Amino acid sequence: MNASLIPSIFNRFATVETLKDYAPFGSGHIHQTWVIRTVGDDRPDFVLQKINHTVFSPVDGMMRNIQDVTDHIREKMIASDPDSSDDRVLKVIPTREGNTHYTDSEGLHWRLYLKVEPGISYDVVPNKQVAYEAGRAFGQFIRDLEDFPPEELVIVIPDFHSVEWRYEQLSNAVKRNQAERRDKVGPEITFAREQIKQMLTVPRLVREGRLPERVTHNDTKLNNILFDLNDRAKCVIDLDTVMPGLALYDFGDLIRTAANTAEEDEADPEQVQISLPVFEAVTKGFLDSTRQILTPDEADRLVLAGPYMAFLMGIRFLADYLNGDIYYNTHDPEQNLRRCRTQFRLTEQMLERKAECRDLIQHYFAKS
Ligand code: GN1
Ligand code: MG
Repeated sequence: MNASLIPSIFNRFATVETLKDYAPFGSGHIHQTWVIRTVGDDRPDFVLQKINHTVFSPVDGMMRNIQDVTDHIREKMIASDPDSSDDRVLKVIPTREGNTHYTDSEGLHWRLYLKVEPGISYDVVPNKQVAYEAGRAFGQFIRDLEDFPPEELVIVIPDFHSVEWRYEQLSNAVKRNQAERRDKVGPEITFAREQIKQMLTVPRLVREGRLPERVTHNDTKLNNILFDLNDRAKCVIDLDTVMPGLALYDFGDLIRTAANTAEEDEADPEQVQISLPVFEAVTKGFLDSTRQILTPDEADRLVLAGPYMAFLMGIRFLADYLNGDIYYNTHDPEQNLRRCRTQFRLTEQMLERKAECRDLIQHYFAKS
């Protein structure tokens, strides 16, 4: 893709602003992203994305989900505060023809969002307030969508958080050994085999009807929240995977990113630790938003959320490593392996500290 085409792509969207310059932006693993800066200090800037349509093949469906979900949240926000700013919920800028995205002559799909200002994001939690706010904001997201009918959403990636499906993908990757890296990951394959049985508790509980399906975000990494200058959560971003899911998925994905003291691809395993004070702050925030809607069974099982999501991401990174880094964007050939090791280490630590985590969850769920 020739980046010099970006100004002409920007012009396909319905905005009166004039492009000043543009630059690569963000840290997503899937799409290609640019910030579009515009002329005039008081004029809005934008975020342009080239959609990865291999990963998100129903592009129309994904964009319709995002439009519907953001309309729903915006309506609620305006009802409770008519003066709330435009960038507290993601704003899709339509094309000049009124579509949610633009498809170019090569069949590439593009979308434009209003840029959230100042749009501060964190890969590692800097203080407890950020942890609390992150929990509160992702909890609020689930709560705002409690009355959104899940069946109206397109399933953009089937079985996205199914540990059965992800384990099958890993098993196939191990068998194929496409990148000839199997010999390097013996301990990781063993870990996956040892842990899978207890992770299957979650799908079993779903089948037994003990964990209700809700509209969930499904990509609740800490850096998918944008903060203001006072470390208040301002806007939840990256709504690509909004689908029917479990509260446990969103709580767990946030825990595995926020309560990790290191980066997702940390090279030194010793740096990767679960911070219990951060776990506590995230839990308090999440339950402050969701206490009224979660069932007691659901709250009780939140203790599985962190280990489940860390394990699931770990086996996904491991499978991609074995497949030769074909899914995630990577900067170097060992990055997926480091990501996998981080997630497995977090899984172990959270399982070890399960009793303490359960007490904290019970404590904050019971609070009124
Ligand atoms: C991907 O693109 P990004 O970074 O928001 C992935 C998530 C993983 C995450 C791991 C569609 O999200 O599921 O948790 O990487 N998204 C997809 O960092 O696979
Ligand atoms: Mg994403």
